[in-house]
Amino acid sequence: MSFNTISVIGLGYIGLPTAAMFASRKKKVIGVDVNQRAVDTINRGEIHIVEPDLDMIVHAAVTEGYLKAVLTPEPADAFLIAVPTPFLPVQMEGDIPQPDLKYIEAAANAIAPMLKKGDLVILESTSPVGATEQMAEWLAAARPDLTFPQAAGDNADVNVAHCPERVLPGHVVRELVENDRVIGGMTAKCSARAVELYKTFVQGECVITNARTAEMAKLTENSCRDVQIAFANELSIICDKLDIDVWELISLANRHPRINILQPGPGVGGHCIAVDPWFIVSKTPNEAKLIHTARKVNDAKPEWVINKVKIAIADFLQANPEKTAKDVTIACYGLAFKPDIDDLRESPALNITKKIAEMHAGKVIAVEPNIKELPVVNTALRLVSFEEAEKMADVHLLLVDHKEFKKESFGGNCLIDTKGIW
Ligand code: SAJ
Repeated sequence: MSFNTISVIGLGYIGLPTAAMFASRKKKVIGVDVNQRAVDTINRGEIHIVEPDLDMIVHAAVTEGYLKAVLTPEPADAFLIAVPTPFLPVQMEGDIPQPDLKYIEAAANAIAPMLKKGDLVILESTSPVGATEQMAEWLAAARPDLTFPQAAGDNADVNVAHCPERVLPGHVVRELVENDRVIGGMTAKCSARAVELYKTFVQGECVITNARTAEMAKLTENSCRDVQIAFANELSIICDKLDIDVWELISLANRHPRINILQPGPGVGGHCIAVDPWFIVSKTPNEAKLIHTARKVNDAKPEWVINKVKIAIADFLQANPEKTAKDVTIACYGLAFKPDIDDLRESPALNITKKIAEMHAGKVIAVEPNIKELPVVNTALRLVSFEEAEKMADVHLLLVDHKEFKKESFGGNCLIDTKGIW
């Protein structure tokens, strides 16, 4: 049975590009989101996120009538769920964050009344091991008139699979097409149908496994990167103590044919690398020791950067004894969680800037070329241009290596460069 109508639940950084790719292949796509503003924006043929080339694809898909956005699900042949999987609030400091599947549960309950025999439901959201089976249970509970793979195997009325997204923000349009795709069906038939669906636009290989392995594969990829970044961040702290330039050190070590150290920074952000390893640690706390330690190393880096700022302020005041902390202006360059995007989710740069604005008696200014206004209500903080900041500030803190910041010489004196570009 072919897929004439495809529904994507959650039109965020993953759901919207995925919906647009299906629509660009002339499939009828119904995008569903609870956010009225996102729905209205998309229906005007515009986008509410920053992602290169996506605006053109969405504009074409909407004007040609292949993509529409709605607030509540409508019938379709395939449903792809791309909603967030955050943590539950941590009760006590030091507790292991536990995944919160409430958005998956809400999406499952919202699509359940629309399901019919022959439909395919795919969970794309990064999820703890077992989440796909749990989602299938929620669907089965809501639709006792239909059969699902956990009970009926390959004869199920509705097929269910986990196919984690693995695209890199900033390169989503290309990676959605070119990346290999892990397809974890709850049965062989579920996998085969999911492959058929993704082959609409995926040129990479669709590699079949089971749902649990697919869930763990995605968590493993992001945990591996987190551990590697933790190694780089730990090196940066060691090098600072030993008065060694960590950037030079890494570039030297990386000349070895089998070494490829990643780059240190102000911490690890985004909704993926800083989150997904906890999904492994929370399931297997006694076994996931290295993964847990890496999380702690990366989470501690922002505080280390803030301490560096405190030292820089003290040094500045020592060199300018006529001044007090109130006279010191601090500029923070970059608020996004990584270069050349507008995404501020779990951004160490944003958190560091907020904390500095709270603690510092003088002015704090921020430069973020990818946003028009500051998301935080903090009267002490102001968004300025790069040139203004370079002239105005006494202490300069580079937090994100945006392309706009890469220049040969930088005017400011008192520098803390967490990305090694100045
Ligand atoms: N970072 C460093 N040093 C580095 C590389 C990254 O400090 O050398 C920091 C970034 O500044 C950022 C964080 O790590 O704060 C994460 O950035 P990222 O570029 O490593 O990854 P994401 O979160 O944008 O996307 C990741 C990707 N996963 C892997 O590369 C294994 C992507 O393929 C996934 O699809 C995505 O997570 C996701 O959605 O899970």
